[in-house]
Amino acid sequence: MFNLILFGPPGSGKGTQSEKLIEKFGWIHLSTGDLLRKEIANKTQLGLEAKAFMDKGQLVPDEVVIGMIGAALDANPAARGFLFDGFPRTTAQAEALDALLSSKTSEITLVLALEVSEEELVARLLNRGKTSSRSDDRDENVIRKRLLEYEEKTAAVAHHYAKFDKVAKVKGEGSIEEIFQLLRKQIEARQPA
Ligand code: B4P
Repeated sequence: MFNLILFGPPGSGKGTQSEKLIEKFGWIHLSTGDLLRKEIANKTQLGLEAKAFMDKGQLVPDEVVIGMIGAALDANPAARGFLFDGFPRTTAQAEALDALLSSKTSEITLVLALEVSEEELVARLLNRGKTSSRSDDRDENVIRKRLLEYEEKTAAVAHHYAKFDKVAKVKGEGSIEEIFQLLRKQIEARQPA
């Protein structure tokens, strides 16, 4: 089983590249952002609670997203692999994910970390905010708060997996296709043809 974490700050292209990777490799795509937005659209209690955090640019509490990922893993027992997009975002989430996978005699295979400058991230998110229905992309203050949350809480996740030599950095600026080819090469170097 191949378990990939696509890692990077908000706006680094995780969602964009995930779509292409899923099509190429046939894994199950688990995006905590998408799962949370579904809960919000369905106006569930969980969605209402999550929205209050997301609209302020804050992370949703660990237990909420860990519970969602646990349920998604259980719902896909025959998967040939998972692509984790936007998860884990804290060291506690990473440790919980390791434990969940270990209980299924599996583990994270690779973490691909997209690197993009802050200016480019803000420009991309503001640009998406003009056309998407995402309220967290419209206000530059909220975007900057998300980037701060990333530095303070999420960057440590890469250090966690670097201890096990599982992290590869990939330049996340350039065309979507160029970046996809860089990611693809890293994956193919680690999986049998
Ligand atoms: P997410 O849904 O994960 O969204 P994101 O990190 O903001 O960006 P995403 O990854 O989707 O965007 P992409 O880079 O593809 O999180 C939203 C919120 O949910 C968080 O702030 C948090 O509150 C909550 N949340 C989610 N997961 C959580 C967790 N595990 N724990 C706690 N809270 C959690 O693309 C951005 C834009 O760039 C797009 O418009 C795209 O078209 C463009 N783009 C992509 N690649 C490009 C390229 N190469 N060149 C130019 N533009 C490009």
